[in-house]
Amino acid sequence: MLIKKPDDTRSGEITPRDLYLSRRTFLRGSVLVASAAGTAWLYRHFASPPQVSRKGDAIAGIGTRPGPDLPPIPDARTSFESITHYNNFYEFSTDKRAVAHKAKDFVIRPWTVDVGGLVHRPRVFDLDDLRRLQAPEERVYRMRCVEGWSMVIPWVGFPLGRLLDQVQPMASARYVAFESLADPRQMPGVRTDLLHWPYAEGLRLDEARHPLTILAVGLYGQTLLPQNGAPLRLVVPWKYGFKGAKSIVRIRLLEDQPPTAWNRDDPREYGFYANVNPEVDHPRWSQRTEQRLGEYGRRDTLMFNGYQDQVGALYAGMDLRKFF
Ligand SMILES: Nc1nc2c(c(=O)[nH]1)N[C@H]1C(S)=C(S)[C@@H](COP(=O)(O)O)O[C@H]1N2
Ligand SMILES: [Mo]
Repeated sequence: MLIKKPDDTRSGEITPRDLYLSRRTFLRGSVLVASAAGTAWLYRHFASPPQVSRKGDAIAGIGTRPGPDLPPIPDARTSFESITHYNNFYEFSTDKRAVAHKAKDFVIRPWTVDVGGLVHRPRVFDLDDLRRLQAPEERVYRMRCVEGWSMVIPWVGFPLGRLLDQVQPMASARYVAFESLADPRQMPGVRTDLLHWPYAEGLRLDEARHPLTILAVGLYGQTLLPQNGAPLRLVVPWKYGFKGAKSIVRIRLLEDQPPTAWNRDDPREYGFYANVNPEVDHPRWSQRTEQRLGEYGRRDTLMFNGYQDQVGALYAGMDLRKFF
C-alpha cells in the first residue's frame, strides 16, 4: 500500500526516531525550514501543535465476561501515544502522524450500523444497542501491519459473533462484508481517488464468527479516538491490519466473496485472506520480520501473528500461498 503514498516512509522504514517522536513532525522541519512554505508550516504547527485534542470516555464495566482462552501476550503493550499517533486511515491522511490531527473533529454521534443481506432479521443498530449486546471485554492483541510494523493493543470490544447472532444469518450466507464511512465533507482522503471508497473489507463467515474476531469500541479502557476508527472498528488479530476496517457503518452477509479495498487496488500484493504469514512475502518486501513500535531492532513475525493454535484449523488443507 505504498505506491500512492508519496509523503510517507517506505515499508518497514521506521527509524528509532519515529518510535519516539511519533507525535511530532520535526522530521519535515529540516526539509521545509529553508522555504517560505516551510516557515509557514512550522509556524502553524508549533503555534498550535497537533496534540491529542480529544480524549475518549472511560468505558464502564469492562471484562465482566471472560474472553477466550488465550495465553497472555508476554510483550509490553504499545504506548497509548504511539497507538493514537501512528495510524493508517487513508480517509483522513496517508501520513501516519497526521491522521490524529486531521480526524480530531470527526463526528461519531449519532452513529448507526446497518446490518443486512442474507439474514433473517436485518437491523440498524445504534451505539446503545451495541452496548446492550454484551458488556465489553478487554482483549490484548498483537497487530501486524502488512507494511512490516506491529503493536500490542489493549482493545475493548465484543465478539462480532454476538452481533451476527442477532441478525440470524441465512444458511446461504458464507461471507461478511464491512463498509467504513465515506464522508467527503469530513474526510479529505475521500475526495481523492487514492482507493475505491468506501473502504471495504470482508471475511469468510467462519472467520467472522471466530471468538477472536471482535468489534472494538475502545482501547486502554476508553472509547476509541477517531484516528483508531471510532466509534466501532473490526479487529481480526491473525490477519494483517488492513483487514480491520475502521468506523464501520454497514455490514452485509453474502453468498460470494465480496470485493475489498486493498485487494481491488492490487490483488497481487494484497490478498483477500491476508493472514499474517512470515513464509509468504509481499511482492516488494519480506514478511519474515517486523518492527514493533517502541522497540529497537526487528523481531520475527509469527505464523498467524501468534494465533496459530486458535485459528489454524480454519485453513486446514488450504494452500496459503495461493489463498494469501
Ligand atoms: N476505513 C479504514 N480502515 C482502515 C484503514 C484505512 O485506511 N481506512 N487502514 C487499515 C490499516 S492498513 C491498518 S494497519 C489499520 C491501522 O489501525 P490503527 O491506526 O488503529 O493502528 O487500520 C486499517 N483499517
Ligand atoms: Mo496496515
